[in-house]
Amino acid sequence: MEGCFPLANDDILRIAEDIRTMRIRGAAEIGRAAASGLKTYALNSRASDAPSFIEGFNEAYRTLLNTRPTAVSLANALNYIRHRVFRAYKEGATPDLLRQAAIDASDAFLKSSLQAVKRISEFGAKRIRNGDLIMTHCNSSVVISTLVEAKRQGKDFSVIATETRPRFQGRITARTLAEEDIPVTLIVDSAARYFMPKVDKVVVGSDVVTSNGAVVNKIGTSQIALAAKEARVRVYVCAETYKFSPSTMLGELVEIEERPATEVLPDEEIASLGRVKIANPAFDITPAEMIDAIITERGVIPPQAAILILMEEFGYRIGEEHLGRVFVEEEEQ
Ligand code: RUB
Repeated sequence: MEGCFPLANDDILRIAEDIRTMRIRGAAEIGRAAASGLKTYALNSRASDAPSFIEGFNEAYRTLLNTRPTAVSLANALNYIRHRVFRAYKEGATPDLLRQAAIDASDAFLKSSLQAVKRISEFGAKRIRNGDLIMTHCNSSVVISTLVEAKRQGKDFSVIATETRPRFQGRITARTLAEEDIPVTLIVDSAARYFMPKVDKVVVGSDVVTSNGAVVNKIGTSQIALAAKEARVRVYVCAETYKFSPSTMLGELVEIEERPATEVLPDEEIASLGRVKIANPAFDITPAEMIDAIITERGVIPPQAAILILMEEFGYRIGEEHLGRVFVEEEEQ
């Protein structure tokens, strides 16, 4: 068997490193970057036989999968492509046909991801009214698209963006909205409850939607949802269906990424604190009861209907099409 991965190695390692270090970040962007990573592999692979192609493909797949643990868009994007490539392999495809299968599947994922964002923006914009004050957290490309679409439709509203410690993604949100002429105020995360009584809607993105309708998003989202519930403010989550986690149907828990302490404080300051430990979880879980609706490309659903989307999208049986990490484990046994 001729080695086939090293040629594409550098490009794939670069994409993986960009995801790991958050130069590429946000669940949607991570999913799309992973899909283009597998396309890059297919374009560069010089495998002359099918098993070599698959060997290199699996290596690229694992390299991309092991970058960040929480956002299921990553696993779903990779499994969408892997499923199609493996199906072609089982049907006896030549290396050229396998290459084409990977390229076509990657292109199809990218296209459907962008279409989903567009649909969500259209559905979400309808929920925004003139005069609304909207609070958002972190930096969700789908939320931004929704707000920009509402602005394009002539809606007059303003936004409160939380700064989102420790990586300050809220600053990106605030800057982007300001550039779109949407009035925006940046606040520290701990001011969220202080402002909540004035807020009309909370709109956030999602890294994972679980089968019981809970939403995993940037750390601090659940506190904002709690404050919103107390103040009777509606909470909307914008999430493409590739952010729904099939493995949670099987009882798997979502792994919450723990990021380096140096994101919270520089090394010297950590040292000056002596025996103090620093915890830096990147995401938290907002239960379904605290969410009014999830806006997907299929429509606006109550969080409790997440299971229906999962069943429709991923099938009913373990091992069926792209069942997340579980699907992969089954296949490798
Ligand atoms: C980003 C984050 C975003 C979701 C949704 O976290 O929590 O709210 O990923 O984003 P991080 P999008 O910065 O750690 O990746 O709507 O763009 O998918």
